[in-house]
Amino acid sequence: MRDTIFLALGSLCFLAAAGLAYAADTQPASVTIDNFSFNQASLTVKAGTRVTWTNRDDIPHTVVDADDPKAMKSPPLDTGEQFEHTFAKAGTFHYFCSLHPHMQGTIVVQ
Ligand SMILES: [Cu+2]
Repeated sequence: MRDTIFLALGSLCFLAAAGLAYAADTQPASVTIDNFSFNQASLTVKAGTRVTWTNRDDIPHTVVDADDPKAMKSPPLDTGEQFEHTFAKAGTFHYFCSLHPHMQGTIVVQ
């Protein structure tokens, strides 16, 4: 019984350490919005990365997942406002501005 508890504790410590290493490995990424476009129109990040969009334009914009709007949808961002989303799963995510649908971007999560 005692051995089982030690084993369980050991496994937990290992998982915690692995989790920390994983978190430290994913640097936050950012996209700026300016002049009716997403700079870094295509951005490649690792799974678990938090991406921050910052509106540097002088009119509001949004960030909405093109394939699954429920998965990611920002409110209208005024000048200087930010929106964050963490991409947990690998895949290619297309997004756009719902106010100006020609504004499009892609996040590739590896
Ligand atoms: Cu817009």
